[in-house]
Amino acid sequence: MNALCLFIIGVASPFKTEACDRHRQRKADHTRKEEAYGEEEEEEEEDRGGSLGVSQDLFCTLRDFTMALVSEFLGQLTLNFGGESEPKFPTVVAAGDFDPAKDAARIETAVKTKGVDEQTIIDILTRRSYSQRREIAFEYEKRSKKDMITALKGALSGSLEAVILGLMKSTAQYDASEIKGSIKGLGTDEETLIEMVCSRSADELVEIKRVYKELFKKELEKDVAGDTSGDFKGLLMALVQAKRDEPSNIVDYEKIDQDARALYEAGVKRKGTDVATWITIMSERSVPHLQKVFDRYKSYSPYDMQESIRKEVKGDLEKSFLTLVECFENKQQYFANRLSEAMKGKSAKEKVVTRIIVSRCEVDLMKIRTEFKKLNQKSLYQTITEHTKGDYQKVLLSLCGGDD
Ligand SMILES: [Ca+2]
Repeated sequence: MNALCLFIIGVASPFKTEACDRHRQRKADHTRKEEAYGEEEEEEEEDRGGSLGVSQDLFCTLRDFTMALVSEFLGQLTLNFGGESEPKFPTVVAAGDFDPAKDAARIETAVKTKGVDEQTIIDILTRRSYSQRREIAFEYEKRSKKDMITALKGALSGSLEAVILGLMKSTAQYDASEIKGSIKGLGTDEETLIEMVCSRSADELVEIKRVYKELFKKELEKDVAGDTSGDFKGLLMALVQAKRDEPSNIVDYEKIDQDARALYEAGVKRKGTDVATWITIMSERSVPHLQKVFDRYKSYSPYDMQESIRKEVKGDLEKSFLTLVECFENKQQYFANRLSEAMKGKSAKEKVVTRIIVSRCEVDLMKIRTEFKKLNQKSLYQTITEHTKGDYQKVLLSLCGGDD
């Protein structure tokens, strides 16, 4: 089924995104000026539509109809094509043959077993989707009159407990709790805070804010503002406000050039740095737009964007801008990098490994695995095997979903 989907996406998507949307936009906006280097693409599209011997309108209507069917078909899978949310590349998916009552009974037995049967708990909870895990918890409470999460807390400990309890939260709940954890008490865990705020999309941040308020009865913005200061605070606040543009099918070359020049003039070109300008551009523009801006940037600045950040700013602000740019360019590569950094020494930085594996296993861990192998010439699975042990290793490997 997956192979069929990928085939349909492969056939349908280039037509939809490149030809039809542009065609529609051209119709809607005759006044838009075409940039000199945008014209070539235009001609290719006309050819593609024309060569099929149908008018663009009919062509697009048919295309929309096909896409509607495809979307409906894909809606049943975890893949979400087009639309507002990004496509997903999970390693943990819903179990096909699912019986929550049976799973709940097995977990109850595992928890009550002398010495606890960790293996069964791992086998069940790492191979169900989040909503299936919720169903199991519901059945568990029905049969034992006890809360499953409390039972798991009592039965498990250490890093395994952290992973399993993490899996009992939705991705947004988990992210909100990690942010809360990074700012609560004295001091701040800036590294975690930067990872959470700078790597999440605007849509994800909106959801995290909503869940944060629900869980902690406080505003995420206020809590983050209370724990940070200066330009670092300014950048995080701008990101949390989630004002980023949605990606557009119109490539605005004029704005790309303007933003590239503005980034250069606010940084490398002048004495000191106009951080506010950097913050505005990096927190409000869409990701595809920024990718083109950073490319264009190189025609103004002798240093690329990452080098410029290292030269212009320091400390947490530097780390935040670098995280942003890395994620704009390739988010899964950023996480792969973080994972290899966390597993460099003899023993892994378990907090970082746990956080990335748990928060990404139902989002894009499959792609992170690919990037990890490219970076390290060694698979994530193999690396986890070498740097962790015991039940913690077992649970991570199961979430990782396989060797590459
Ligand atoms: Ca400067």
